[in-house]
Amino acid sequence: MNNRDIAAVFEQLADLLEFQDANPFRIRSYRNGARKIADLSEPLASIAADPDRKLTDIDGIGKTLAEKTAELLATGKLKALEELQSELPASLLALLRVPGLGPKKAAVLHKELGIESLDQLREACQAQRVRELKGFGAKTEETILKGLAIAEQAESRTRWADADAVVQQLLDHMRQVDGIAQMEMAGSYRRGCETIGDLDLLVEAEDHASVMDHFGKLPGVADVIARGDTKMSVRMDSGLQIDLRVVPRESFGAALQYFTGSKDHNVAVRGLAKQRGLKVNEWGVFRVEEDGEETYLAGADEQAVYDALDLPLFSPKLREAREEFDWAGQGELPQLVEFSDIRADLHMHTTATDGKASLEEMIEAARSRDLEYIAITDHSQRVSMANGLDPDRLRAQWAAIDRLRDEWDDIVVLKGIECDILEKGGMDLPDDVLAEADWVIASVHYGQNQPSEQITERILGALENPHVDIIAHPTGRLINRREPYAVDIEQVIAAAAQHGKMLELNANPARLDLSDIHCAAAKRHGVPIVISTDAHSTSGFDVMRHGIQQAQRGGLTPADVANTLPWKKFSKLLSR
Ligand code: DGT
Ligand code: CA
Ligand code: CA
Ligand code: ZN
Repeated sequence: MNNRDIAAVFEQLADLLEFQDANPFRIRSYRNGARKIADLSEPLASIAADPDRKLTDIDGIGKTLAEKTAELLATGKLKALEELQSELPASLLALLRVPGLGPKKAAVLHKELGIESLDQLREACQAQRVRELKGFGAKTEETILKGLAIAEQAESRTRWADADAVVQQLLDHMRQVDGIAQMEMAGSYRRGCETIGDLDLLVEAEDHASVMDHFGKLPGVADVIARGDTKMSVRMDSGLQIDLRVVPRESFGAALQYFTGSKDHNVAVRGLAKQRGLKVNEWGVFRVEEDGEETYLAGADEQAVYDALDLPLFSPKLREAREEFDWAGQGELPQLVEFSDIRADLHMHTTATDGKASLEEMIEAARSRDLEYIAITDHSQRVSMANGLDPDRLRAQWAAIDRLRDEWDDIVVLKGIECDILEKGGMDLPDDVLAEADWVIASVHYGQNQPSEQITERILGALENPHVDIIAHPTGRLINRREPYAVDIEQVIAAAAQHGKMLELNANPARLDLSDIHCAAAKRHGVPIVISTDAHSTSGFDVMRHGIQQAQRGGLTPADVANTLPWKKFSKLLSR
């Protein structure tokens, strides 16, 4: 378990205790501990493994938390949490995950209205019974209804990055089986979708039974849902389902194509096959003779399957039945942007605001990742919670960057700022300050619930400011946690095109903002996308791959992504 997992367990424990109206001091100590742990730069596991150190030496971790941390590190589980969970029905626990509700309000709803599930909560809101409760109102009711939609999705779909952590364990586990000739993940995971309904694993092996036996022993499996000769499904403790299919060699590529989907892509593929007198299914591509006889043409690998249909080997990221068949018809698929194309990261924070690494450490980390240029973009003063920079502190940081510039000649460090767009409109820092910056990001962090016209106006206003270069996380959504702002993104894209501005694809796997569809729209308008990590620590740079994947789903090529440009060309783009 890493620090984030451990922190999440303590948060969950605190939520449940709060729901049960436990001692507030106890609750607070778990919450504090969770925050401290999430902020630690060193893995708890290595501190625990060091005989010369004690977990209790860490600020905010007392005896109880240290013991529980040790238990988590040793067993991956926490008895105290499991006991609390077993006392409450799962449907009730789901209430705690409704954004805008929180354990305290959930407890009131449970006690006063007897609500025990998301369905009942929805009914109560719709019947306007929630607004009658003390401490609630029409507005709360509305917030809860919005939160419900997200909670319902979060119940059934897992964010890609979280599913990916399971996939890595799954593949490591399955590699221990002798006699697996090939193994691939298919489904929405392979297509790189933002969220995953279930995982789909394909295996080629002679001995089905031993593959399935081993699959059932994957740590974290709660129960086996079904097991047949070629197909088996399990459910993990987290609720995530994994489907396994064992397929013969001559069908592996056909099965991979079929189970990668999407369904709509496959429907189109089958239609095109039919026009050619061919049939395609999970077993292969077949010629259908006049007498109905079927001849196997291909199926061992995906390339052969698409070849037999006279179609290009579509990247799984493009298989959504959007534009891929038009591109194929024109004879050319886009050469999708790849990780190795990226030369710069233009959104990151330091200890000056809410980052965990110093300016020097961030630059050093960027150098070790071979980035050619970066921008330091701490928060502006409005973001007081993050100790945002006023003009004096910002200029002091820029002076520090100037001094450091002499030390390194292998990286260009831009003096930047992530400047808030104020609630009433306008930028959080005066124009004369912004004019001195090399790179100005404009962001909405406050007034996110404003009506569409108002919030769109604010962002359009920022795009009209001559010093602003780019809008960060343009819709503000958090996958499975928060709806996008009511912003009219089409208008924003059109205005960015008109004013020669860029738009960010924030690579944080909880954000992935812009979405794939909006990336494609920006491309159509010729608006350059910058893929940024928004790193708040040196390891924050790791999320770039998630942004790349999203960009690929949007059909972006290196030419569509501005931070693939060498510094000389990028600086020309900046001085437009
Ligand atoms: P998910 O799991 O909801 O995130 O999405 P997928 O795309 O992984 O869907 P899933 O797991 O139900 O099935 C995996 C793929 O298998 C799907 O993308 C296409 C293929 N497939 C499954 N059932 C059908 C079907 O009834 N018809 C067709 N044409 N394809 C199917
Ligand atoms: Ca799936
Ligand atoms: Ca499935
Ligand atoms: Zn940021």
